[in-house]
Amino acid sequence: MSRILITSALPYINGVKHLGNLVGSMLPADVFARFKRAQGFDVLFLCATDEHGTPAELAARAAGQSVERYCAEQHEIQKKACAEFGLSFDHFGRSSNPQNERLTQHFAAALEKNGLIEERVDRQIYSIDDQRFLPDRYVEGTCPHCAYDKARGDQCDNCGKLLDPIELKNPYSSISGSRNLEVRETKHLYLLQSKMQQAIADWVASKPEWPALTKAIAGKWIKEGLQDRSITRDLYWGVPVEIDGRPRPGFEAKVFYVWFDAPIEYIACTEEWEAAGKGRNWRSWWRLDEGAGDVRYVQFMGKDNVAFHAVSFPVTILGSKEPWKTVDTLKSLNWLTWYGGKFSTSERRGVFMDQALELLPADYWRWHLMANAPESDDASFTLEHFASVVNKDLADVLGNFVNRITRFCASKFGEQVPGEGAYGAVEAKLIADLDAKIAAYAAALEAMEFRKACAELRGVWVAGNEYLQIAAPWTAFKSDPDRAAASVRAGLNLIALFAVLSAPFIPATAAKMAAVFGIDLAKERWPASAQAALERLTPGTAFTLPEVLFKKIEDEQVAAWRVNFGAE
Ligand code: B3M
Ligand code: ZN
Repeated sequence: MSRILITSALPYINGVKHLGNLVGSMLPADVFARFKRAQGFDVLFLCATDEHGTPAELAARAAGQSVERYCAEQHEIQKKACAEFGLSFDHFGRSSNPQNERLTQHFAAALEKNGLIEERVDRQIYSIDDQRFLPDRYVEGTCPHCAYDKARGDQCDNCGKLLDPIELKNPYSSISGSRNLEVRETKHLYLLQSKMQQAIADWVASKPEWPALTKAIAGKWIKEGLQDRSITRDLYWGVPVEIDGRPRPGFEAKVFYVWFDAPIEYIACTEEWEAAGKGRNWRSWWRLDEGAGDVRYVQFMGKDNVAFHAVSFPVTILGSKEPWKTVDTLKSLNWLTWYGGKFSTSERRGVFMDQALELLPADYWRWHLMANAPESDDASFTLEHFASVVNKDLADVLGNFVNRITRFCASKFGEQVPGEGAYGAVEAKLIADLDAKIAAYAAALEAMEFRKACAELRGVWVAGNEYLQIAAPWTAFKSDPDRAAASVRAGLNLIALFAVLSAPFIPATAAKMAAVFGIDLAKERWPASAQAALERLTPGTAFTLPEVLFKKIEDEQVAAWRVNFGAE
């Protein structure tokens, strides 16, 4: 397989995402995409804003904007924050684009043709004061499962259970706060997921390579049994319920449910990518009858999204009975907490992507977030831990290495790679050590075990430092200058090697390290062997002294941030 399609869960449009959202899907997807590109795969990495549904309408209302205007503005804001974080999407689309509208209506028609959609009369909460139905997040109340008193109509944030608004106890309108609510009847389209129970169970069973967390969540949903779900809503903003361009009678004021159209945007985004002139033949990535058989498809998401991707979206795809590509590897992550509690936009708790970049460059955050990714369990973010990891790993280990060897070379041999001296036993040992470490690192990345991958990469940097310690060119220079030259040459080559290896996690710094030697990192491939890597730089290659790569984070900075970001 030479082509890899990678998607990250699509961030909701309602405001810039916090670090927890970032590490839950977009960032690990980016690390994997960068790794696979370096290995020479043809990677298509897609993401988009998820723009429909009650989150968008509610946020636009709060911002005093039309929802169209709000979404257009917020899309640009998120796109910028993602780019500044180094997220290397080949396209960052919008689920409100016409491609998704057409495709969503197409899937609904195909599902209906296959007997998987039916109209049902539903009981929905109607707000007399607001004069409208209150779908999903328009109603809040007490969770019937865990008694959390701010559960939203679609899902409880506390226990994670999916809800139907009429299940909430003590419901109130999230528009007006009104409790003057009643249950009224209204027509909706139901996706008959129960008819797909066996097909989905078989399909999930055919995915042995799914990671444990994903399998556990998918298994639980299948065991509980697939429920028929309403896929339309009484909302203004969304994909209109039309057939062949005409409103479906009785559904003029309704749209498709956001969770029905959002995953379809993965496909539509590929069409957008082509329409934007960034690539060709989007269907060859998705249609098994048009070449997608050789595509490996990897999805990344937080654990609360697994049910929609392991069950609901496959119902849409498989239920269409059309030859669409389905996911091969579904990587899910746990939650990152902010000092053990929730990140919260409304309560200003935690650091959001745009704020983070005002404090420090992206690579500082990327490294810490991935080195402590919430993989086997939820993980807690603290500014103190962040500072200590950055200072140790990035400043002391990596930054110091680069600084030390380039400066020493400049002062003794000039700003070029010295050619004197041959590699000897110390380098042979380094090469053997690096080969083993790089293989372990690549294996961890391949397995999407990101904490482990970071630990392995750190081990590679440490091996470089240890080598310098043993080779000690500063001492050898006096007695055996050729020996010193050889180890300086090895040290400089290590910088170029570290650049390639580190790029998935800290791409901007890696580019700076490569630029020391005038190397364009985008053209570099994953190293074939440490031996070859240590001979990468031709003797005589000029270099420029890099600036200090990482500044240490001071205690006073941490103290100030704690106050600004609501740390407890
Ligand atoms: N927007 C939820 C989230 O951001 C949702 C994901 C959609 S993926 C198709 O967590
Ligand atoms: Zn609950």
